Amino acid sequence: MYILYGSIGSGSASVEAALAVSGIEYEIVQVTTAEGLHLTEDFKAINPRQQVPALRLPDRSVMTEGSAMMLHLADALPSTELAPAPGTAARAQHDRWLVFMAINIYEGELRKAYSDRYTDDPQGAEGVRSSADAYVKRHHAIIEEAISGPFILGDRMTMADIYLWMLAGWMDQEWLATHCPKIVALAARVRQDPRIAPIHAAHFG
Ligand SMILES: N[C@@H](CCC(=O)N[C@@H](CS)C(=O)NCC(=O)O)C(=O)O
Repeated sequence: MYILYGSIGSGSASVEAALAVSGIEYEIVQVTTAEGLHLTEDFKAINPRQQVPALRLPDRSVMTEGSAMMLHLADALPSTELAPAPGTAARAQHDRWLVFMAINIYEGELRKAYSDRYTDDPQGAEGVRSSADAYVKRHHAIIEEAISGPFILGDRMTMADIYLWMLAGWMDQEWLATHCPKIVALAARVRQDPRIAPIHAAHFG
């Protein structure tokens, strides 16, 4: 069985949604970051980086990096068809956008959330936060242009769409509605999937 170590409102939301859509057996262990549960020695033994998500695979090994988990689940459970077949041009585009979002948008969100970690200047955090905000918005705009519709790659929902639904949930909704109508529509479709709706309610209210 898969065991997901996650926290409400964190990057574990996309992995939880992917597991739910996959229809396989899984368990969630809440490592509530707001309560510092990711800083315990027990969790450090699971993920030395002390971040969520972490995913324990059925063979008991542990992987980190939410975007890698999405790719792993797509390949481990191909019947769910949550990504194009490996080696195809469509899969190249899928992986391209998933990694693009992970290293630019998710990473930019971390600079917004933990600005003080990215500067030695005691007065510098606000500058880090505001430049990260602009950076995240610029990369949302690039994804907006790339969406062929209704999903990133066309008619079928993929792991990349589930990941984008999560990132969209972290955004200023007014800004998103004004600048990224395709992302707003895509995220609404993902959210309306009956397997994802309860996860959306738990993570985004
Ligand atoms: N590169 C990791 C980032 C994971 C990450 O930064 N998770 C945040 C929550 S969204 C976290 O655990 N923050 C707690 C901390 O860094 O203290 C991934 O993509 O999964």
